[in-house]
Formats: sequence, C-alpha cells, structure tokens
Amino acid sequence: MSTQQLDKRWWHNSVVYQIYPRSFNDANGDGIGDIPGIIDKLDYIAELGANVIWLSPVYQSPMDDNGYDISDYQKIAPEFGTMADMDRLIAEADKRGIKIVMDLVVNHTSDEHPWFIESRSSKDSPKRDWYIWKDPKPDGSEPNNWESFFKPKAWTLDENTGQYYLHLFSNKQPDLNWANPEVREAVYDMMHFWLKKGLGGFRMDVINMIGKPSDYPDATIFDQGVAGWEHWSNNLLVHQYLREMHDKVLKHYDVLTVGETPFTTTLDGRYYSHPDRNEISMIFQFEHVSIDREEHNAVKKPFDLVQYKEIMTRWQEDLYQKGWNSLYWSNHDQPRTVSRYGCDSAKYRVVSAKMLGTVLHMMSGTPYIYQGEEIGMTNKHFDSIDEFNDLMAKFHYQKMRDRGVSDADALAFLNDFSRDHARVPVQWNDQLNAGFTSGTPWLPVNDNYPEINAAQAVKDDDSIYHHYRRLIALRQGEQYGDVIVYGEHQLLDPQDSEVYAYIRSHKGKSLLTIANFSGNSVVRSYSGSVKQQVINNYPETVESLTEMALKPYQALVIELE
Ligand code: TEU
Ligand code: CA
Repeated sequence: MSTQQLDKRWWHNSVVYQIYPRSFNDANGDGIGDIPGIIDKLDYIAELGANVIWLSPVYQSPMDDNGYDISDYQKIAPEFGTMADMDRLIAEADKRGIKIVMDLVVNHTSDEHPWFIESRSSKDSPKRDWYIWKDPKPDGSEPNNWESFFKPKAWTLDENTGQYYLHLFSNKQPDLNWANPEVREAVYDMMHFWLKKGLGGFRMDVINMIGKPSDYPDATIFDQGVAGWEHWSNNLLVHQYLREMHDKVLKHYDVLTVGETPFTTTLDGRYYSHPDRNEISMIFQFEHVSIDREEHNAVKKPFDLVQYKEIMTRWQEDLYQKGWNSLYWSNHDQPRTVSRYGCDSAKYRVVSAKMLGTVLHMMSGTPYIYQGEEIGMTNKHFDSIDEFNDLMAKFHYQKMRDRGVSDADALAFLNDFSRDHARVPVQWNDQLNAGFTSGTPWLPVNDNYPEINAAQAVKDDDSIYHHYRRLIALRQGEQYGDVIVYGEHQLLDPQDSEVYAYIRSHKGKSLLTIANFSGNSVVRSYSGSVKQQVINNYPETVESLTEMALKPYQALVIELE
C-alpha cells in the first residue's frame, strides 16, 4: 500500500451484526439462546444485508461473566450446543454469504481452565508461569495497587501457595502471562484450529491489555476508575505480541480482526490498524461511548453533541488512509442505542433510531449493529438491584453505595448504563416471551415487546429495520459505495449543538449528511445545491439547502451537485 491509497480489503465495505448468543434465540426451550437458534435466524440477518456475524463467546465456560471466562477454547458450552452445531452455523452462514467472526478471549481464561488448575496446584507446576503469580508485600498485602474492572483489587491470594494471582477482571478470570512463549504458542495453535474451519476472523477481547510490564509498578494515575491502566494498556509489548500473532497465524488467512481497546487514542488506533504494521484490521475504541459517563467510576455526565462530533471527526480524520475505523453505537456491554442517544418515547423512538443509524452508517469504517438495534429495542427498567444479572452492575452498585450514593441514585445510574440492557432477550414477535423461548427466559423480556418486535419491523416497510437495510444497501451499492466507504470526511459547523452535519467526498461525488439530534424543529442552511436526495427519515423530498426546516430527530442524506 502507498501512503496515499489503501488497498481494498473485503471487510472495508462489510457490515457486522453482533450476536450475544445467550439472548438471541432459544431453539430448545431451556430459556437460553443457542447456536441452533442462531441458524434459524440467518435469513433474517441476510435480508438485513449484514455479511459478517460477530458471535460473543460460545466456548465451554462456568459463565461467571457469561462466557468471557473460558474453561476450554476448543469445546462449545453445552447450553449453546455442540461442535457439530458450530460447524453447521459456519456452513449455513457461508451459504448466505455471511462470515462468522468469533470472540477471542485471551487476556484471561477461567479459573476452571485446566491450565489454571495446573498452574495454581504448586509453585513448581510446569504451568506456574502461564499466569501471573507474585509474592505478597512484606506486610502480606497485594503485590501492587492495581484495581480490577469487576472487583476492588486486581489480585487474589491463593492460600495454598501463599502467592497472589493477577486478574484485571473477576477473580474467576485470571490473566494469562503473555511474556511466556508457551502461552503464546498455545493461543496461536487454538486460533489455527478455528480458522481452519473457515472462520471470517476474530474479535479480540481487551487485546490491548495483554502486555504487562515485567516490574509490575504501582499505578500513579487514578482518574480512570481502574488503577493500573497506564501500565497495562497499549504498551509496546501488546504491539510486539500482535505482530508475532500476525506472522504466525493471521497472515495465513484473509480475515477481519477487530481488537477491543479501552483507553486508546487515535495514535494507538493507527498503530493497531495501519496495514503496513501487520497487526489487526481495526479496533473498538471507547472515547465516544465514554462521553456521557465516567465509565469505570460509575458517574453520569451530560451528553454534549459538540464534543461527540469532535471525537467522531478526530477518529475519521486521523485514521483516514492510515488505518481503519470500527463504527458502533452499542454492543453487549453498552445500553440500548435509542434510549441512550435518541429518544425512546412512543412519539420519537422510530424516527430517532433511524437518525442515529443514518449518522453512523454514512461514515468511513466498518459498521457494527448490535442485535435488536435494527428494530430499535430500548432499555428495560429494573426496579431493584436484585433484578440485575451482570456482575459489573453488582460491582458498580456496591462501589456507588460505598461512596455514599443512595440506593435510588445508584439504581438510576444502572438504569441508564447497565450492561443488562443489551442482554435482555431479542424481541422476535408479540407472542409468549417475545418469541425468544418457549421456556422461562434467563433474563426477563422487556414489557414493550408487543409493540417492538422483529416480526412487526419486517412487515412494515417504514420500520427501523428497513431503514437500516437501505443504509447497508447504500454502502454496498455501486452508486455510493466508494464515497461512503473511502471518501474524505469534512465536519460542518462544529459548534452547532443540535445538528450533526458532515460531507463525504470521493472522485467527484459528494454526500451531505444532516442529522437533528434534538427533539425540536430547527432551521439550518448549508451551501451547495441538491443533486438528489439519497435517504430521509421523514416522508418528504428536500430540494434546497437554504432555510431548511428540520423536524425533530430528522436525518437525511443529500447528494450534492
Ligand atoms: O469488556 C472489556 C471492558 O473493558 C469492559 O469492562 C467494559 O469497559 C465495560 O463492559 C463497558 O461498560 C470485555 C467484554 O466485552 C466484556 O463483556 C467482558 O466482561 C470483559 O471484556 C472481560 O472479558
Ligand atoms: Ca437453549
């Protein structure tokens, strides 16, 4: 590749649909979504136009963190199905032109993984060094002051051998020691095992945290809620490991790789995704989803559109021709898109969800749609802390209570941000349990399923689903595909706190996206003249950009003359 032009890759114009298997579709009535249930819905995803599925973990796991704690990387959890089901999923998806991307969770394993059981058995175990074991400080306390995402401390004492092990997540998720070449080889072997089955790639869980500095220094920066991050995120080691992984595994397959990377800047983003560096295809950055909260401190902040535009534009510009962006509003760790950034009232839910889809899908990068986003599923209301399932919700609740936040305020925070919002079952129809299961769903369905469900959305040509389908078709179509995927990005009116407007241009074609983020009617003028209206979430055709009356949450795309 030259510095001026990116070589085209198949995943540049792909659209990814993320499935959280536990909550997607239950085929056998045990209340838990499963792989056969996914196979039953492949046509639905194909008709939407997505051509990649990112599957959250389906591996064997004690499910402390719903599968992000893996006890065997080469077995399927029985509640999700069998290896034969997984092979069938890959084959059935392939028939429909869809590739399966699996979650690669290798910063940590489960404490029930045989590697860890062996490692903890004695200080002389041949696998002792596969995990991170340290002596206590002279006073018996933790080896350093690092904190965990899910627990107050990142270290747990193992009574048997008198040493602490490191876990950046729960104590049932011990961190692997990537400094040990045997660990790396074991991971690479496992990746080959899956890629040989014809996978489309991997989504790499917290991959930017795998490099730990050998001296395990104390944290000195405490404003991000998880002390230690400046030492274990995005350091030189992670880039070394990824380049080795590329050389030993990834370069042998034509795959999409997306690294989940909290605490990253656009410079980090270029290091990970610039094609000449031979690391990974793209990353999930967290700047824009930290806009309305201090993520790890469980503190809410007001959403500021001006700042939001600044963040999104910086990523668009800084990675242009120097890397690749992922585009997402939501995933299995985030609240529901329309409730968070739009308006989920009966009046504006549909129109604001379409507006949000339009803004994201007209940008450069690979868009990700989280299950249910395409039908505008909303946050569910939880009445008490006991109704939450997620370990992080419980941890954040405790953290808030410990610093004096009232029960009501702590619940209000979780009702805005809990990961459980994304994990309530997908609403398929207006029948029992929203059509998700014939049994008792593992997490109760949202009461609004009689109105909000996929069957209704597919039938109604004016639904959010069909709007998303049209947006995807534009990205993949002849007429506008290249300008949407590869065009330059120009933000208009950065200080406008209600309207997000930007131009994409490529080889003489220009697309102007205008989105009213407010629930008010506003009037705006833009320069240039209309060649043609490309899409609009209100039934009207705009012919002039002068004194345009934008309706609440209106979003439209105009091809400029
Ligand atoms: O998430 C990593 C992570 O940083 C999360 O703690 C994230 O900050 C939070 O969920 C956002 O609110 C990944 C997975 O996506 C998550 O589901 C896992 O629980 C976690 O890693 C551990 O594997
Ligand atoms: Ca099931």
